[in-house]
Amino acid sequence: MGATGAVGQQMKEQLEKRDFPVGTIKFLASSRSAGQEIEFKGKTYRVEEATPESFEGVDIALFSAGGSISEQFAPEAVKRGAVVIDNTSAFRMNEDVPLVVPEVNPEDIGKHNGIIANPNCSTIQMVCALQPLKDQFGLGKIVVSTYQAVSGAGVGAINELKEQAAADFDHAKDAEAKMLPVKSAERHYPIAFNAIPQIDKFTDNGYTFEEMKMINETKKIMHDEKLAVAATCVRLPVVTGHSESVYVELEAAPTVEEVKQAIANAPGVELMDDPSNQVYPMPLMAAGLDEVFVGRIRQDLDNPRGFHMWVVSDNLVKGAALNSVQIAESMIQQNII
Ligand code: A2P
Ligand code: 11C
Repeated sequence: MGATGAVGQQMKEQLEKRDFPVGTIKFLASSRSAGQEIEFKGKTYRVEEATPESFEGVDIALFSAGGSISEQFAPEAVKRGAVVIDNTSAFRMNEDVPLVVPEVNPEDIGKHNGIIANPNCSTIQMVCALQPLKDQFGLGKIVVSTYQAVSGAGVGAINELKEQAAADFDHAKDAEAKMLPVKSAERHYPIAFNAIPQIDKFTDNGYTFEEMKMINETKKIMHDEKLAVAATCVRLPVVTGHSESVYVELEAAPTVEEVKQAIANAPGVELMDDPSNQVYPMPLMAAGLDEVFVGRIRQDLDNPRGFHMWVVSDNLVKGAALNSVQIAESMIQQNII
C-alpha cells in the first residue's frame, strides 16, 4: 500500500533483494497512479487503486501511504485476515499494537492483534545503536539532535529540493517552497542551502511531533517508560539518509573502547570510527545501504558515564522499508504466520 511512494518503492526493492518468499503480490496506491507499471522479479505488474476488497486473500500487507490511509484501510485488511505492517504513525502508540525493531524487541511481534507498527525512521536508527549499550552498561539520559533528509517527507520533498538546488544561491531565499517543513502548514521555507528546525507540526509543549515520536517511541520499543529522552529534529538539504548526534549517559562507566566494541558487535550496526583517517559515517555514503553506521564515539569531557556518537542510516531503508520487511521475516522465523 503506497507502492509508488518513496518508501513503497524501497519496500519492493527489499522484497526482491532479500528474496522474500512471495507467493503472489499486488501493488496498491491511489487512483492517480493506478495502471502504472512496476517490475518485480522479472514480471510486470500494474498498480491497482486500493479498495477494501484489495486485501481479500492477503497474508501480509505492508503499508506506507500516510497515516489517514492506514486508518482507513488497515482495519479493512485485518478484517479480511491480513496482518498489517504499518509504516505510519497511525497506530504506533496504541497499547495493543506492537512497535518493533527486530534487532531490539522481536518478542513483541507475537503480541499483535492484526497490526504491527514500524517505528519512525529517526527512532529506528537510534535504538539500534542504543540497544547494545543498554544491554551491557544500562541507559540513563539520552539527548539527540537530528540532521534529517528530505526523503523522509516523501517524493514531493525530494523533487522540491532538487529544483531549488538547481537554482542559484543568490535567489535561494525567494525559491518557491510548498512541501517543507510540513505540506499542510501555513508557512513553507526553501530547504536548499538551508536548515529547518521543524519536522512535522508543533505540539502544545513546544516540541514537534517528530521530536515527540523519538521520545515516546524509544520508551515503548525499549520497554522503559522512565527513560529520559530529549530530541531536537532538524531538516537539512540531504536527499536521503538521516544523521543524528546522540549523547547518552550510561549507568556504568565503561571505557570508550568498551563502548566501541559493544557497538561493533551489535546486529545491523556497523562501527565506522577512525578519526585519524577521517573515517566516520555520512548520509551520502549510507544511501541505499542496510546498516546503521556509528562513528565519532567519544567520552564526555566532564561526565565519565557520558558518551557522544554520530549515527547515520538510510531512512528509507533501515528507517522504513527494510525494517518492515524484517518484521515480516521475523514473523515467519517465529512461526507467527
Ligand atoms: P499515488 O502515487 O497514487 O499518489 P510519498 O510519501 O512518497 O509521497 O508516497 C505516498 C504514497 O501513498 C504513494 O504511493 C501514493 O500513491 C500513496 N497514496 C496517497 N494517497 C493514497 C490513497 N488515497 N489511497 C492509496 N494510496 C495513496
Ligand atoms: C521525516 N521521520 O523524516 C519523518 C518521516 O512517522 O513515519 C516519517 C514519518 C513517520 O520527515
